Amino acid sequence: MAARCPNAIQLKTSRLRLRCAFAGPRTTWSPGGVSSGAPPNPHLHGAVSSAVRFPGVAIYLAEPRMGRSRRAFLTRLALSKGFRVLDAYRCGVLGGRLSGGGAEAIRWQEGRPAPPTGGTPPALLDISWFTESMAAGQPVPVEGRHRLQVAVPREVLPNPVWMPLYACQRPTPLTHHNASLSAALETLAEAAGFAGSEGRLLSFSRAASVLKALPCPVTALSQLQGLPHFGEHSCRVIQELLEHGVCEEVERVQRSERYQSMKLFTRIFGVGVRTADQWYREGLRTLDDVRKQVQRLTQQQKAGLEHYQDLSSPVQRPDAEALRQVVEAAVGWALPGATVTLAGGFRRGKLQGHDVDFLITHPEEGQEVGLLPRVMHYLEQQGLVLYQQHQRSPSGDPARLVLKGHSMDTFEQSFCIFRLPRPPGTAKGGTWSPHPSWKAVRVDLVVAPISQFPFALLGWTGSKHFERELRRFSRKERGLWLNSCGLFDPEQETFFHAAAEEDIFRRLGLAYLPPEQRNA
Ligand code: DCP
Ligand code: MG
Repeated sequence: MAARCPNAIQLKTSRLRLRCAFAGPRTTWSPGGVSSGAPPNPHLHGAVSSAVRFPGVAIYLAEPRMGRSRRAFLTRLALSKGFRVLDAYRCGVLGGRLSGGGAEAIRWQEGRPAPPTGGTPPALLDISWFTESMAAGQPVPVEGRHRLQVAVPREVLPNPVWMPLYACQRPTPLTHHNASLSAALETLAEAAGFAGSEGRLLSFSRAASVLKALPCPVTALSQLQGLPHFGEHSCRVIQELLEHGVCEEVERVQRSERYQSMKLFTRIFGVGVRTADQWYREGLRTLDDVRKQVQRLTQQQKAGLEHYQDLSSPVQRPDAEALRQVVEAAVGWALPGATVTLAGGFRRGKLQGHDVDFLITHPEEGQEVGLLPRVMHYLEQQGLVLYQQHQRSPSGDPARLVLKGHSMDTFEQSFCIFRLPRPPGTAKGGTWSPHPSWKAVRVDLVVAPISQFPFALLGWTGSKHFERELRRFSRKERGLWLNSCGLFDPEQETFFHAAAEEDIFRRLGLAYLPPEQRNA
């Protein structure tokens, strides 16, 4: 799309309604400056019908939450009527979600470059203008009732924070300004997950993640105005915390027998929410209750239970460093030239975690085949492995794996418990330990071919919420399918080649975020 755009009609939806913006006829307003590096999209990008009937008018669908298919549908409708539809990014002005109604409109208008002399600025219009124009088969005159109301409650104005919709569009540092508030919402997210309520889990997780990305502490509820993902429930929780220092609902959840048992059980290696829920329904409440049912446990769960005390205490960064050396020695022995990269939370800068995640690769494609069994053999010989479960890479075309929706499990990997020797003198005198000279630590080893390594690294660095958002962004906003082994374009039926994580961000039209800014 050329830099000069004719009169723009902006269309956006909020929770309540769809809106649009429109500039008077035959202007040469140039929105200029906003470039996302987004890939061209044949459906949206500067979509100009071959039979443009109203060249002085252009529509911009301004609501990111509309979703790709809805936007594509409205775009096709307008094109079929001879309207011109602008690409969101070239002429784009709204890089993320706009939720605050009039506040959004004001921010949008303030963020626009002034039109050139003689030009008419675009107008924000309600969806009614769009539907009437489509019905009439031509642009209907803009009346007052079409114009978006931009009156804003006073308390919104002092809040200048603008927050993109997706966690992968904003930096999220490890330490932030709203730890107690986000922790409360994450407790509710966790409890929702225990109850099998995926929707509530996501809502609370997203609101918590927004708090982590804020540049200042939230001290008044009005600061949440205009922020994405703050529904009525999350706002109520924050309000209570701000007013009373505690939230009754969060306290009640934490005290509940169900939450405590679910937490206890899901901390056992190999026990997911479904198993924990089943045990709870059967009346199990303690680890002793579980031990009495040992005959029904998997080998992994038995090992998890056996080392429960060690595995439920956090792994420290020095432990992760010591393990890196151990794994590097094994990999170097098994295949000279192969490399070991620390992933997971430690790569994001965390000082402790529940496990240590390593990615292994070799600069020459194919050399990595058969590597993991040799590495594990070496480590076992050293007496370092207490438990391991080897998972082979599923055979077949990687495209099919992406198509099947695999996200994390397409590489050859080992889920292990390592026996990490404690350096002499580090066993704490006061703390009882089942075995003072060593500690059981959870370790995941993943082998990726070099061609897929950037995707594996991106996928295994996390955080879990960041990954979830990145995959959602790829699919909804770009129509591309991302997982830890590739990025697939279902329309072109092609895989994207990447030499580094930066290439993947670039292909998705996202600013690169280093690992320490992915703590969403
Ligand atoms: N991951 C994911 N989706 C999952 C599980 C994991 O995207 N369902 C990714 C993101 C995680 C990474 O794999 O960051 C490693 O998984 P962990 O469970 O080890 O997560 P972390 O390393 O982030 O947490 P911790 O520090 O507690 O180990
Ligand atoms: Mg981890």
